[in-house]
Amino acid sequence: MANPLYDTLFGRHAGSDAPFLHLPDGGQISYAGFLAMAARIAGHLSALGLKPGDRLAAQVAKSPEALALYAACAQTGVVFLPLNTAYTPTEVTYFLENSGASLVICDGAGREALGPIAAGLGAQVATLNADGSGSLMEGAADHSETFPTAERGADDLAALLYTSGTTGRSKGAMLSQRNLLSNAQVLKDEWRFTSDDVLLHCLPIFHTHGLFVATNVTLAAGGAMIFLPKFDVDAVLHHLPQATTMMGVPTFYTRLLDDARFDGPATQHMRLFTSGSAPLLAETHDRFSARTGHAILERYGMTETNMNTSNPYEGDRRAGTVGFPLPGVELKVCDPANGQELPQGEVGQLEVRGENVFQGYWQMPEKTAEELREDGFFITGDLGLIDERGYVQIVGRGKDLIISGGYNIYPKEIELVLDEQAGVLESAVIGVPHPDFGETVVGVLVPEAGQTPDADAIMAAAGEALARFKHPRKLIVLDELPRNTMGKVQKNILRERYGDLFTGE
Ligand code: MCA
Ligand code: AMP
Repeated sequence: MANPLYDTLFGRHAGSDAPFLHLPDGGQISYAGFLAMAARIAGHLSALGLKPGDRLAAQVAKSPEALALYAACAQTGVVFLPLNTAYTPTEVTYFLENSGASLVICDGAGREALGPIAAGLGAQVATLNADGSGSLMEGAADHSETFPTAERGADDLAALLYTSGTTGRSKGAMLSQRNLLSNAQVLKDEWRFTSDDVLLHCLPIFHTHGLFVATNVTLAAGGAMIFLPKFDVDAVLHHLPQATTMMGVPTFYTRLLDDARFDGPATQHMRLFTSGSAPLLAETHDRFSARTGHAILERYGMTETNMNTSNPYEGDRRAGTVGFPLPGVELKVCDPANGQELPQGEVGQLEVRGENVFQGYWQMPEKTAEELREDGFFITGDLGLIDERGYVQIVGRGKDLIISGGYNIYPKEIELVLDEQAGVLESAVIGVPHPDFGETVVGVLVPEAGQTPDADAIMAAAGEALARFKHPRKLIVLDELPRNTMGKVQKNILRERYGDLFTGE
């Protein structure tokens, strides 16, 4: 095959009038229409001088055109680098610098801030607004609805997805065509996706969950998606009757359960709800079953690995577990101290190997070597065990990470900002339980002697530097941080002390 990713997911639908995207306004886009849009964009990218292997960074609202941009990258062999729309210009600057992106696509409003930054880095800029307007589609309109697909191999890079790190520096996870394709095919089979499926898509498309898990699986099956701009309870309830499947983060399901209209009859025609990106409380799983009769299928993945495990489609979907390793994925529970595999039932660090596992971090060979073993096993940083029935349970994290509403937040990144503020000697950022987001961010500050840090000024500085979802929802001032005898901050003590700030238990 000339270009496995494009040919398998997109090209094989050429000429198909079957629906691909159902839009909230009642319109729809067929596979043929979507491929034509993608080919025009591909023509434009090529005219702008982009070549296979070049990086294209996109910080754009979810829209059919934004999804077609992904297809256009596959067709031209350009490496797709999607960015969370919540990222500030400061955050985006780092991604552009680090990736060496040659084209940045942002919305019209973002151009003022990003234009000069991109220009300074030698990157071109194009705009794409939520309604599909902007210079990208204007340029695309001049091109043909067919494009000669670039020759690429399964080991060539398809996407670069940035994931924060415990050092506070984001790393670009290099995902090859094979990484994406193998996972899409396995999930399609495991979850029984067919061309009859209609997926209710309300996830963002700048992360693995909404872009690869949801979209690639639908494409691999030739199904359709109801493509909503974002998660919204009313919109979900409105469109649910036309859907057969839905994928979500736990916050989606707790918000739906908080609405009495979400009940058995509203979901009776659905065949599958899946959950991931953050732990689904067993209590949510049970409440969902009691209310609707559906057992949510929980699975576990990472940006670096795509999906690793899944509860079974047929068989017991056990609350509080993430199921079994997927076909083709090897999973070990290891002693974090020496990497030795532990006996069944013991808690250790999860390591995974398979075609799903990424190629390493972009231009960070040392980071890659720290997390990706020579034998191909990737050290996830998640702590878990394999129970007596073979189900994997995630019981904690070896890495200092907060997951809020499915978004990952690395405390170090916030601590670096807090530590810089006037009057702050040091800080510790922790995650505490939150009824809506699962976890939320709390900043603990120690003032410099005789100083009183200005909370408003600190939050303003956080607003400049960090995306809104990373902002501390509460700042606490302490005389000193609890430390162990080695001098290490004991975040567990802080988490215990402030654990009920938002849950009131
Ligand atoms: C929005 N806000 C958030 C979050 N989202 N704050 C903390 N955590 C969040 N996740 C901010 C908003 O900016 C707003 O700020 C305030 O919180 C309330 O906004 P709200 O309207 O309630 O939020 P929303 O727009 O409804 O968004 C919540 C959401 C969304 C629907 C849960 O965050 C979401 O779609 N999450 C999915 C994330 C996801 O796809 N993760 C997959 C990563 P203000 O105070 O200014 O109003 S991929 C992954 O993890 C791996 C590979 C995997 O296994 O899948
Ligand atoms: P990301 O870096 O955004 O790819 O997030 C990956 C992390 O999300 C994993 O390392 C886990 O800590 C967490 N995660 C994903 N799915 C689940 C799940 N079903 N249960 C618990 N944690 C999960």
